[in-house]
Amino acid sequence: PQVIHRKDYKEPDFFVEKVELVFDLERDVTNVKSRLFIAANPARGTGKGDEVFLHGEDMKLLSVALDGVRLASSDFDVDAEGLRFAAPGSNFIAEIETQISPANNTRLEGLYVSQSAFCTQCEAEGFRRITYFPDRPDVMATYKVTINADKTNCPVLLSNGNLIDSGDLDGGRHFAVWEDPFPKPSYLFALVAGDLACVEDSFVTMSGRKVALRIFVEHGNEDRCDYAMDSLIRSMKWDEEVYGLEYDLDLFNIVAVSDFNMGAMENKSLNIFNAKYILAKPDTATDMDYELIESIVAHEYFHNWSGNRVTCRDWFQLSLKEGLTVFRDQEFSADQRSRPVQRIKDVAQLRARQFPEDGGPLAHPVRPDSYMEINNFYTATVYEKGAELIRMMHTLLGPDGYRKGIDLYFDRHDGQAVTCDDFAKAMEDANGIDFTQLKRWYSQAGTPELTWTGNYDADAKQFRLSVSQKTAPTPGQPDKQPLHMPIAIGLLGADGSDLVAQMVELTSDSQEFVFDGVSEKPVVSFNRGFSAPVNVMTDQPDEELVFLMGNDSDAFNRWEAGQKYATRLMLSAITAYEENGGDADAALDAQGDSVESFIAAMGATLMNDDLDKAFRADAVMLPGEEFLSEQRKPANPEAIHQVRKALRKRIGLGLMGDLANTYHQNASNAAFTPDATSAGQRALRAASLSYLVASEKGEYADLAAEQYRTADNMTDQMAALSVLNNLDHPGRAEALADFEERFAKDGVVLDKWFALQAVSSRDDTLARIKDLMSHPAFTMRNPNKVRSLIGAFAMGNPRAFHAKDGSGYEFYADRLIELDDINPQVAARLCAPLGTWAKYDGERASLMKAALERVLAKPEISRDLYEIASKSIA
Ligand code: BAL
Ligand code: ZN
Repeated sequence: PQVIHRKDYKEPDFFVEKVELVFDLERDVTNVKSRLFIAANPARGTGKGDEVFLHGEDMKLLSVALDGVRLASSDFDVDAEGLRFAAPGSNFIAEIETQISPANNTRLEGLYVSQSAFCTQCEAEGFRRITYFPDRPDVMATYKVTINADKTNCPVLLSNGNLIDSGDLDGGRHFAVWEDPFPKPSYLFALVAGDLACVEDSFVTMSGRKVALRIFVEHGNEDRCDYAMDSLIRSMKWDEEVYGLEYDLDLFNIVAVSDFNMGAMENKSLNIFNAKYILAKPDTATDMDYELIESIVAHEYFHNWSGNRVTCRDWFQLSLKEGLTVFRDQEFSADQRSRPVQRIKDVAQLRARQFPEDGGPLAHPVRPDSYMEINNFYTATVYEKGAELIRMMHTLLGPDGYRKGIDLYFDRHDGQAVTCDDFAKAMEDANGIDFTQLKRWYSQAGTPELTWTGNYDADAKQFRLSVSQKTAPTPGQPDKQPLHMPIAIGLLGADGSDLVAQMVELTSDSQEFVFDGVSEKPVVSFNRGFSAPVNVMTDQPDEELVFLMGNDSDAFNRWEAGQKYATRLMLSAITAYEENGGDADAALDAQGDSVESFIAAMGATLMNDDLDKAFRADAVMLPGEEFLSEQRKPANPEAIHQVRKALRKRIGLGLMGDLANTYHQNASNAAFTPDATSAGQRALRAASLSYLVASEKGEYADLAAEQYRTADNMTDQMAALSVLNNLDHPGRAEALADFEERFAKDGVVLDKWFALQAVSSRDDTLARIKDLMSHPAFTMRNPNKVRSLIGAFAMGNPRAFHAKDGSGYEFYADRLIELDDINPQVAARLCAPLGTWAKYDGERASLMKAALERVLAKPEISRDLYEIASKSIA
């Protein structure tokens, strides 16, 4: 496949200023008529006689007319990529008629059918599967869309903008006409038609305009929209208060569909969501589901400005809208909930997904230089590392300076398609500051590694902190330059208070920072709040980590100190496990007092009533198996699993009394509410239960089974079921059977049941997954099902996926090959776990590479999967 390079960007030869579309919707054959008002681009010097190119894929072209004159087939060229003809003038109208088949569209890009409804997904390049068009984000047009459809099957007809006309047609059909006054790129086009229920509310904007808010769902789900609606209203208010940004139309629609490649999509005034991120009520959704709904509803809403009003010039600039919008949704959640807990969650996610990406074969900069398939670049790097880059600007400029930059950005570029450089320039110009070096974060891939050493001079009352940075080579980037980053530093005195709390700016490979007036030898709290997205390699003594766990005024670094201590302890025990022939208990015994002192420190956090319960729940969790496997080479999934399990057992035994008290004291008789405080209480109780069960005292497995039976909400039920899930207890089968029966017809909820079984640490897991593939509710055509059963196995069950005999890899490669013919975008997204072979021992590495070879040998492999598999094997 062709590689597309950022450096080759050229402005469009022709713009489209206005689009009129008429859809005659039928499941098997939908007819699409388009009228494009095309204008030459003066900057390109184009005009009459020059070639016009319109993208188009997988469509039947019926006719082309220019300025009312139908073209003979010899007057245009059409191939698998698009349509070419000569411009009849500098301004002209092209009329094109195509046919597409929504029911056969299993890729879920363009117009397709989900359950019984028609819906669209056009980002990044789906519009070219609907009609011929210059399908690139720097071509922005106004849209007028007429939808004709069967009135019984599709009483609801939606597109972007305002409804300007509707009525009945012959033959049981009806129509609606929508007009969107805001020029937009084709990737923001959307259409929905179906028999959907609607939940309504409204919002009055800061200038007093009333906006109708509607959420459309399948009938029967009307009682699951409250939280999404509430989140939308809170997002609209927050964006006014924090960013001064107001909604710009009188209507905002959200539609939830079951079959969706992504989480959700920010189409102008018609967001389309994966139903998983809309539907919630206490007995179907967990606290984590509620949290995700809140942040994704906010994310899509925030795109109305950061993405829609100001969009990307080309897809290399994707982080312009995604990094910024992720930062915005993270800050929204931090304001709605606990700020430190939100930061812990965001950093844990960055470490779990982005750091491995940045250290592996798919590493790429936040603003990539090339791609084969843009769908493959909706990555943790573009999104989450991109958000960290915006966060560093925010830290360096302060809230007021950042807001000045944002105001200038939206003033300067409203209605335009721009670049990451344009964003940084607005920040610089508004603040009179130079971000030249900071901008290296856009272009340089890899996670920097920082080391530091401290030196205290008691006579001078001076503390010197030496910091150095280095970034390992990544594919295509052998040499790295130093990055500019803010590092928040705390120097703690013996009583735990801050002697110094300051932000320093690291800009060189090595740098010394001098702190004067430091009255005693301090304990260093480095990179507070994870102010820079880096790995910090320096080893602080265990006692200092324990001190920070108990005293740091920065809650993030309290958590971080515990994670560091746990990681160090487990890595050392893993080495001992490998040396002693596989005895996890003996491996922990070999760690001397460290285990006891770690458990005591964790117990102190568990019982510290001054701390937020949600924070305590996070702080007592051990780093996950995937995280540990990133920390040493070769990773040994079996050793990691056994050592972590043994340490969890010791914690359960060592803190049993405190855990049991915490469990019982945090029971609640009140009706479920999804607020952060109640969720924190449930999380702390769930953490206690999981350690009690890990103690292997049978009565606690009984307690979990009892909790499953008696809980009145999904959060408590899932907490019980996820610990039972790894056991041989009769409560496991009972609970799983009960769950299956209750939610047999409820796709979104049943996905939890599939995923649980896929991540079970029991030895029969792979066999069970194979059985579940023929479960009546499972289908490879639904991305949520594929992610729940197949994806969760590879990404959430390292021990089974990396089984020494290669059975996990073999099964997985078969699924990727099968899925590629159905939905290449999802197949490619799932391929990454096989690309981690370099982290494993020679035997596993060659089995993983063999699996990748088999994927690559698939006849007619998609561009999507080819790109990921070929880069992964390199
Ligand atoms: N733009 C794709 C989905 C999202 O990031 O909101
Ligand atoms: Zn987004």
